[in-house]
Amino acid sequence: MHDTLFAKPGAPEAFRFDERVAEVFPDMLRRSVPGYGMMLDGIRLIARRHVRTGSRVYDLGCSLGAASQAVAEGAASPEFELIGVDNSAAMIRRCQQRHAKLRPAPEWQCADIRETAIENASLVMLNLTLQFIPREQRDRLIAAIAAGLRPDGVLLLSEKIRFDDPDAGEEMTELHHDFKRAHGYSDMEIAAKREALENILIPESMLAHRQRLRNAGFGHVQNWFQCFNFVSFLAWKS
Ligand code: GEK
Repeated sequence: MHDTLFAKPGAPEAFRFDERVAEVFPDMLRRSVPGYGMMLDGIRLIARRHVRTGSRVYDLGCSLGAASQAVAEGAASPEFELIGVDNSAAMIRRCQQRHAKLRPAPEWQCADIRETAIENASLVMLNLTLQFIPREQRDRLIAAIAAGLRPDGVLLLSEKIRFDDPDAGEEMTELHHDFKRAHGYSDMEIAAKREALENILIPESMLAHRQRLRNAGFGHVQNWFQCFNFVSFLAWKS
């Protein structure tokens, strides 16, 4: 379904992952996140290399389960547990319907990822989710993920980022807006969505992400993807 959520004039409400967003979500991400399809392609390949038999894979902030689906398609064997967590009931209900045939059958949990116990994980994904967690709670979440990963496990972290160089930041923001315009969003829709996400989606710099990951014990932090102001890291302990 086509995303026209911000096409109507008037003051936008604060952004919420409710029924209306869930309904248009695939179209919204495709037209708003440069390289989203490439991120999912990367997840398929990362799953093939890293998902281990008998382990768990967590998709934290799974929305409609696109990353979980990529893992199920990419993994070399279905002998693992796939757990998708999101605190939006509208998203989780749709996951249950959309992915009824996926193998392994994911366990969809409507819960807060800050409360999720991570155990025996070969892969944990925060695909565009950490940016919605209050900044002061991010260290704790990343530390819990590090503790729940197996020694050979990997964390995939995709985020919208901010830039320390204001000129670079402006250039990347303009290119992001050009991307949205090229996909049919009007200037009014772009401005209204930006306002609705103010103080809800809080981007940090690449350096801030790297430092947090290092502090949590990730000895290796590699950004494997970037398009304008969207980045994806792969992090592992040793
Ligand atoms: C994808 N990963 O398509 N607990 C649980 N879920 C949360 C929380 C929280 N505290 N905060 C936010 N969410 C997906 C895309 S979208 C990204 C992720 C975006 C959930 C929220 O309900 C939403 O579904 C998701 O995180 C972020 O690969 O919309 O830009």
